[in-house]
Amino acid sequence: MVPMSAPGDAVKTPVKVHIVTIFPEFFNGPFDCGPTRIAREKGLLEINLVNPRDFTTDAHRTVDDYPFGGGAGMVMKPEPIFLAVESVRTPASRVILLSPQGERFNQDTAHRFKQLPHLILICGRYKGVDERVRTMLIDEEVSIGDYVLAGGEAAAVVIVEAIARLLPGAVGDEDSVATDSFAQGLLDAPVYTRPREFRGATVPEVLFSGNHAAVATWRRQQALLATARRRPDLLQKATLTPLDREFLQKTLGKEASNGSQNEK
Ligand code: 9D3
Repeated sequence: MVPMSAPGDAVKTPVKVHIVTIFPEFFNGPFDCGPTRIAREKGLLEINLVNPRDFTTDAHRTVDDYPFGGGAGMVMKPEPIFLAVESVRTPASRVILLSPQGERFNQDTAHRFKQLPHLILICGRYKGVDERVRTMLIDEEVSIGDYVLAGGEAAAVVIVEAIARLLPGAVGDEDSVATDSFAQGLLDAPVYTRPREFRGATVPEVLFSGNHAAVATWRRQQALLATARRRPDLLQKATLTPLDREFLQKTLGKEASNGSQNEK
């Protein structure tokens, strides 16, 4: 028989992810929902868990130890993490340590990661991981933001979900991925659904005009305004047309179009 392909078959090689974690039960649930589940079901995404504890050799299956030099808290031992990574690593793997010291994860990182055939995400716990993991085992170090988590597991969920929804076929409406907030480098415009009036608050008239160009212009302007007011840092990096700049200058004043704070 000649192998047949059908529409919807995964053709491209899937993104494979191994998550190195001493708390595999953390991941009961989050990958069985939404785009992550769809991507897995379609063979676009493969997620596997590897537990460093399974690579210990002592009776207590020890994965942490006291810090040399003293101080509070425990440090994750290098050997179980090295053995866990080495049990799944291939020449195509990218080994990523999740830690508060890492480079900030953003939408550009999600697009870069979705191109990689194999990600190994190492989740730390306690005070952190032995420095030799950083200097000898990993390719890069990633943080999801400036707040303190108890470990890398929640960060791994965030990163996998951000990648999963970018895989073609994982989200019902491809357009929503192409036009979503960060694809344009701007915040989203407001959205409304029925009822047309809710507790006295009405929907902007332009959305009933049937004028698609007018609706598109309104949405663009709302996105520009929201971004200028709330995330001027994003506006700096966004590609603005001369019309966009003119609109922001007229609406917010001259300085607002190049990213100054301006909350109305
Ligand atoms: C910076 C705080 N560290 C000072 C001793 C201790 C520490 C706190 C929390 C070390 C590790 C952790 C656990 N956090 C992560 O593993 C983590 C994380 C985070 O806390 N914030 C944002 N992104 C990430 S990715 C992994």
